[in-house]
Amino acid sequence: MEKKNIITRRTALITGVSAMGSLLLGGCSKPTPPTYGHLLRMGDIFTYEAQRSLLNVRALSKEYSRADISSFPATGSINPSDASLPGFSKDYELLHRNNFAHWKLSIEGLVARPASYSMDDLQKFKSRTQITRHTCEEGWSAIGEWTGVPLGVVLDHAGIMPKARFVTFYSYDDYNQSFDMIDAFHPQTILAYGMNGKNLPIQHGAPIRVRMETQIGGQSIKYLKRIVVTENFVDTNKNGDNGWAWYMGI
Ligand SMILES: Nc1nc2c(c(=O)[nH]1)N[C@H]1C(S)=C(S)[C@@H](COP(=O)(O)O)O[C@H]1N2
Ligand SMILES: [Mo]
Repeated sequence: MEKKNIITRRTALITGVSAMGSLLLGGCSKPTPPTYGHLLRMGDIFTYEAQRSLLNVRALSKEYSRADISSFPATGSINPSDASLPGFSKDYELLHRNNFAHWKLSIEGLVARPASYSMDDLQKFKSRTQITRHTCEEGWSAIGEWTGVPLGVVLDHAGIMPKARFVTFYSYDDYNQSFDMIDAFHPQTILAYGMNGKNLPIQHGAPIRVRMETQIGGQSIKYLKRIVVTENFVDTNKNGDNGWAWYMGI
């Protein structure tokens, strides 16, 4: 029963999205990013408009084979339970001490059934495994295998309200990001709990990180804590002071 519902809703979303695509190609209106008009985010306008107008928004990013898996550096925060490192979080330290047994992911905002999902809850959903290339804006790339639950499946379970347009992610080291619904429901956007066949290690975002394969590596948020669904864009980098655009499609 539930499965059938998911398929129907997905199909409705896909139909809606492709209808929007043909409208855009017809030149009636342009898909402007939510940061439109912000001087420091000019890059968004080009990449977002180009990708939303020209590409099939459901197109999959290339997937590789096990033989292609490479060594994988960890960057940004690499351990929020270590007080001597940037991104330290007391809450994360406590969770880590109990091997993340008490970790829960809350899904709030414009959802019919706001809830906190434990690791067990998330692992009960059908999983997806993908071997993909991560490209960091700082100039390195690496290939890894990720296992997790598609974010869209969890959002469907929580029940996205019709007005919802953005999904904002909050992490323990306070590295926050948002996606529009197209990227949130992309089949390769997953909440990953496994890396290369093992539990996701601390340096790569334990216990759960986002893997999002159609944008640059910095969008794959580690140490996930909370997801909030909204109608209005929540700018987690209002002043552009981290120097990065909101949308960084690759
Ligand atoms: N919470 C959190 N997520 C994050 C970061 C971070 O510092 N904190 N860094 C980002 C950047 S810039 C990159 S390239 C990748 C690095 O992931 P890795 O450490 O698994 O290689 O995580 C992204 N997600
Ligand atoms: Mo990065």
